Amino acid sequence: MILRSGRIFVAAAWFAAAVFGAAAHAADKPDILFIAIDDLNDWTGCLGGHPQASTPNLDRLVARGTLFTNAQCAAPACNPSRAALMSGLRPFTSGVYVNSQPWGPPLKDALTLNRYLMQQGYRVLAGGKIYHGSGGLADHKATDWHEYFERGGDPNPPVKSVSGLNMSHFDWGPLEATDEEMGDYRLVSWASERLAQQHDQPLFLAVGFVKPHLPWYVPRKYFDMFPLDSIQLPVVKDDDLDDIPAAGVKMARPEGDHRAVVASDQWKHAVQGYLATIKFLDGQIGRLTEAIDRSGRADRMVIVLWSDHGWHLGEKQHWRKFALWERATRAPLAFVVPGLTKPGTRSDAAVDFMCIYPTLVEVAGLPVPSHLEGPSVRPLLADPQSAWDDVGLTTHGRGNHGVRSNDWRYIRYADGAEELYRHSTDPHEWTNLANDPQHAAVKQRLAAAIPATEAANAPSEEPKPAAKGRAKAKKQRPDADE
Ligand SMILES: [Ca+2]
Ligand SMILES: [Ca+2]
Repeated sequence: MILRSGRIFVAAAWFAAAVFGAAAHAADKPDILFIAIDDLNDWTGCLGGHPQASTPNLDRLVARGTLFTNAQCAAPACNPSRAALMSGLRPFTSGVYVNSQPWGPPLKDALTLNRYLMQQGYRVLAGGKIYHGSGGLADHKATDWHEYFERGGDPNPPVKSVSGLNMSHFDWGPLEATDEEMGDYRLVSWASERLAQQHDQPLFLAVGFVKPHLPWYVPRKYFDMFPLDSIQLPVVKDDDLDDIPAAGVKMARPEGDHRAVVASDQWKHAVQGYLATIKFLDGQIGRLTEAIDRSGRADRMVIVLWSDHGWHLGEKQHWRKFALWERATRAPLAFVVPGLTKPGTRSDAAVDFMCIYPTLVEVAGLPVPSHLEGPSVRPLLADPQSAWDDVGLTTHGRGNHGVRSNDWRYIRYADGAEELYRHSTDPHEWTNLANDPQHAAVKQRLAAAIPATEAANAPSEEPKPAAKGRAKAKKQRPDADE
């Protein structure tokens, strides 16, 4: 079990003098810049998930501190991933497993990160996407934040489906628009203003980028940077699903997105669209970095950057997140902590995003709340080579888990079916070793991270009378995107 419930860390952190009487000494606390990205997998320069991925600004920002190369989401979908890392409660504790379960009621009384920092004397601001929607708490943006900036929408192309797939926002194509018209551009403009202001309290500034979430519509110049005839498809093994149990094949849904993309010859277009949208996002991270430097506060600013989960683009004939393989669970995570992290460092330790909340409050010199279900990675920030025997745990729907160690991935589905992959010899997770008796001990060790009991599913959205058909479809599919 990797739960850390019941432990209170009172760290000898670099702000340790301010631990006691926190609110009275709030001015001694560092600012915290909390950069959330939606749906960015490891297609960045620094993680190297795709040879054409270009993210020089993101790479430069994370190179100010420590990049985690083996960081796993707590859940491979927006809502449960964010609910978990913001509350410190895993899906099997809160009951928030999938997108269709509003996070608000289950977390009504939870000491979320923003509530806690507000309590501790921080000025707590957010813009863009931090949690997934309102979570059924219409007023949380007013009560749980001092200010919340709505970034507004993005421009749309003139046709409903550029790709011709007619699959709602599962679409991509260039916009005849400028950067300034994009919501994430306005988000950075707002964040830059807040960074430039003087605050009496330490600042918790949460900047939630919505790209590269679908649809992949960004100004044409970004598509032009990745000419279609140059696009490299992900490395895929055609019979990869043959050794995967039925529960895994069901998650892959090869007859769904993948069949449609291949049949309409849209695979390269989709890869182009994702790369282009990531490139747009990277430009906005560059603007945010400039604002950090202009603020004159960088030397007292803790920065964390994360994306809520990974993304498949045809690997295992699967698209989107909603699965327990590396493509869906691995995502960027980096911390910059002045006085603690060293520039250009990387940690290959197996971690998951439950570490974000305890790490931030520990390095800020605040007591770590006892309910948090993840360890602080402060020791790895101090020394990325520190011994670390933890694992990253990802939960997708009740009873389905993926466990990642430094070399292995173990998956167990609710029906007991298993997969096991060894990354040092099989980085694409092509060969399922779960039935090989010589790996029984490895399986057993990794399975210890899987909880013995799991919370019941939190209530799902009630079908709306006016949109009965759509709501019904969402309820049946644990991978509904919005
Ligand atoms: Ca997401
Ligand atoms: Ca396989």
